[in-house]
Amino acid sequence: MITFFSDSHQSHAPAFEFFRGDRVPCFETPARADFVKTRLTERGHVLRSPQVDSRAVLGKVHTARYLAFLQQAWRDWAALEPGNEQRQPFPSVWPVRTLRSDIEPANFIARLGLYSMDNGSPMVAGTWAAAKAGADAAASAAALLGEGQRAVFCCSRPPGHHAGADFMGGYCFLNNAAVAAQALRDAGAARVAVLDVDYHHGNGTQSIFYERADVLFVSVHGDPRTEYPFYLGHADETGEGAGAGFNLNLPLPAGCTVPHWFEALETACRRIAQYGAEALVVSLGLDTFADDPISKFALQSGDFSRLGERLGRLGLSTVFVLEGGYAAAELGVNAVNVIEGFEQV
Ligand code: SP5
Ligand code: ZN
Repeated sequence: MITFFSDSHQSHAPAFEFFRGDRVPCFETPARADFVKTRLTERGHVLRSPQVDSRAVLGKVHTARYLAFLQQAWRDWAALEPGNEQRQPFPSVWPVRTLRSDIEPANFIARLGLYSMDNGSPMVAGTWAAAKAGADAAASAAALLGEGQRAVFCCSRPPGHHAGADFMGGYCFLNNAAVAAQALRDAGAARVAVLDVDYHHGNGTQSIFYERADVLFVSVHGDPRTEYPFYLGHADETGEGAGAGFNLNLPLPAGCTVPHWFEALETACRRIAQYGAEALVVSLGLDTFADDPISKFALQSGDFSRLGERLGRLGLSTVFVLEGGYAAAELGVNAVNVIEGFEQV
């Protein structure tokens, strides 16, 4: 499968994140994408650099002030005081209920909090370049589908599905799946479905399309009562306004069995088929893997082939976008199993 890959992902390499008040090494590492690249190359898949500038599409899925903040954030941080170049900024204050988010504070950490859903999205000098390359990959993939390509894989990081219109979160900065879906709409697909199979609910993608009927969002994920992102992803979130009925969440209990997971996938696929989508975007999180260090589903490597086959049977033009998955050494085999399962159909 044609795959978009950019070396600039390596420039997003934060050293640590917070866990229970301690600094721990980041789970979302450059090695992840490199393991996938190595496996793709071994198996003869073609790697390309993203060619399309996603700027115009980014402006349709993110707010102008969030994009302006993100692109400039590191320079602002570095200019604040000597030593910041060697220091990761983290938010420590957020505009929750009753506080105002319409006025952008001057203080950098206050602005970082305004544009963050958590303190779990560490940023470094190369974050914008890496995230922008991921969005460019998504736009490039949509363009190839427009030229008649059946399926394209975006092997990008950082991931994107937790990023909303105006916030980062969960290791995500720019919502690559939303960029792909919007670019497919712009290229003439009347209805686009996004299927999110990451362990964590794709709150950013859901919120971006929540009031739209032209993009269906379907997600299979750990129940937010116990799993990140906690504040979205429940079954009663079905869309609003024009989007009423075009959002489907299938939360599953942490620790649920593989057959149970595939039952939910079947429900998701039937909804997508019924919707009459002209193109599909798959938020391909691989943190459903049994050995994932931060997640609690039980898929084995062979199950990812079965996932790919089921998606292939939908018969839709498809963009795959890499999301989570933190068992880095197994990520290559698991990602390529999905891709090749899909191609087998
Ligand atoms: C894209 C994606 O998969 N984002 C996930 C963000 C999860 N953020 C919360 C991480 C909590 C880590 N908990 C460590 C548990 C170790 N036993
Ligand atoms: Zn995840």
